[in-house]
Amino acid sequence: MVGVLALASAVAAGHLVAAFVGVNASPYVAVGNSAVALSPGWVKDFAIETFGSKDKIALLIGMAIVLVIIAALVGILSRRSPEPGTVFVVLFGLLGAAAVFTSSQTGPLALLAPGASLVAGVLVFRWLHRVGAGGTGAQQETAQPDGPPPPGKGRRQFLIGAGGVVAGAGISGIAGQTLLSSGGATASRAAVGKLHVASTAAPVPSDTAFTKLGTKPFITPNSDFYRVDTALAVPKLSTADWQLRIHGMVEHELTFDFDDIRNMPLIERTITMVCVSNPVGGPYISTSKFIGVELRELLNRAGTQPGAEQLFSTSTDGFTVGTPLSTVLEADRGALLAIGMNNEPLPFEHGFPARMVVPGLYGYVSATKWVVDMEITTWQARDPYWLNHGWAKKAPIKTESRIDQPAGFDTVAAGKVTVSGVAWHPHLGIDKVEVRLDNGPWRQAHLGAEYTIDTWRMWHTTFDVATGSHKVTVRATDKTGYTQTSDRVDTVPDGATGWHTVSFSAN
Ligand SMILES: Nc1nc2c(c(=O)[nH]1)N[C@H]1C(S)=C(S)[C@@H](COP(=O)(O)O)O[C@H]1N2
Ligand SMILES: [Mo]
Repeated sequence: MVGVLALASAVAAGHLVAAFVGVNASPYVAVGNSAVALSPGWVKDFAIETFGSKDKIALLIGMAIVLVIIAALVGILSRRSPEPGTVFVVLFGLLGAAAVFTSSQTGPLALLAPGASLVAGVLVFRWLHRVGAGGTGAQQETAQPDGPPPPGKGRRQFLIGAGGVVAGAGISGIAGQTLLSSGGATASRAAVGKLHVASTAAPVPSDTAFTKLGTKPFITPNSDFYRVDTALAVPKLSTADWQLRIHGMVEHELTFDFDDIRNMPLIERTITMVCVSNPVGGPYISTSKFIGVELRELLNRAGTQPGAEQLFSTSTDGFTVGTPLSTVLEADRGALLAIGMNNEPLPFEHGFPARMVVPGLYGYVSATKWVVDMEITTWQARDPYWLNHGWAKKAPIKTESRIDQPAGFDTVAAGKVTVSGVAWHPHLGIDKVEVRLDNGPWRQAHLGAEYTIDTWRMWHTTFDVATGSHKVTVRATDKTGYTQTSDRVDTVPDGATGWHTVSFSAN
């Protein structure tokens, strides 16, 4: 108990101090971030596949379980003398300090947080140990020189002390978390107010989606937009803290602040984003009306030099992305530096104050959130984050389709059964969607209106279904005439392929 309480005090003290010097100074968060950074690719893939977007919570809870077990063991090791425990607390403190020190997201002041953890951990451990040891005859050698107090008194003192520690740790931890989550960034985002769009996106016709027949809405609400990133704590920059630097193989280095960007003519553009980690039939695809400026124009102002191949962008959290420069510079690509999403400033989770969005490329090679730096360079010179984990350097989005209704293992009434879903090949567009019931013939589905080639396409069709177990399968054909392959390929290295099949029964 002494070990666990000392651990709780250390974590809470560090978290409270981190409220003043930045969330990534919190030793708990920093150790978690390092664990993410150091874990091999297959561990990350496993975490994403097993826990989905709850992978971060799973990591934090897993860490808590491991730490509590170690703390309890250390407590047991320290029954006779506080020294083993003290050594462990100091080692933990140094581990936290190392994680904070090596983080790219922390300044020198950040070391105050693991420092506070170390001091709080050692003091609480030694103090509780003394109070606790005072109460039992078995540990007389560590008792006060004036002899052990009567057992009842010692136990009461220990419980009072432990209760005080629980209360103190709880209050400082919660205070730290409250201060952290209500920082200046929230006020800064609120202060952005309405973005004045010079060129709005065309209105979305109602026949682009069939929500009554089971498809997703054409525009994904911000709260439902899929989220994928490596950041344990969502970076919370205020607009005043944000700058974008464009440098490297350019004629003139440029730096933009938030007002520079928002005062340019803003463009609204509806774009479907897809994650390369999306398995066949998976959820990591969404569509939003992004607001921003032409990325191509920013780069042209800087003037890219001949021989430049890669736009190597860096997030404030240290995450890096490599995008083919020629793609970003294509006149009709429509790549954005986005600052808004569905009529509001970007949500923090989606990159506030600014992110990249490039139609047609998977997110990990194009969609840098919290982007602060763009270096124009060669493919040879720079390796982006996911490249070192086995993912491909170039990754255009593959032609794919998904069934949303019926859901897997649904039971439906026999007779007319509507099957619906979505197909996509951003920046090329979808030509045809075919669906088949069991091993029957392919039937062409009714397609929703095409909005632009950069957005997904909803579809539906209806089958006569007899009682029993069935499956439906979908395949899409894009505008190049390519029909998606039935070959099941995993997401690594450049996106999954295969037909989505859903099993259901009718009665
Ligand atoms: N800073 C940062 N940007 C990032 C990522 C990340 O981990 N960190 N993940 C990328 C990936 S893999 C995808 S698919 C998209 C997801 O963007 P979203 O979370 O807004 O949907 O962001 C990209 N940008
Ligand atoms: Mo992704």
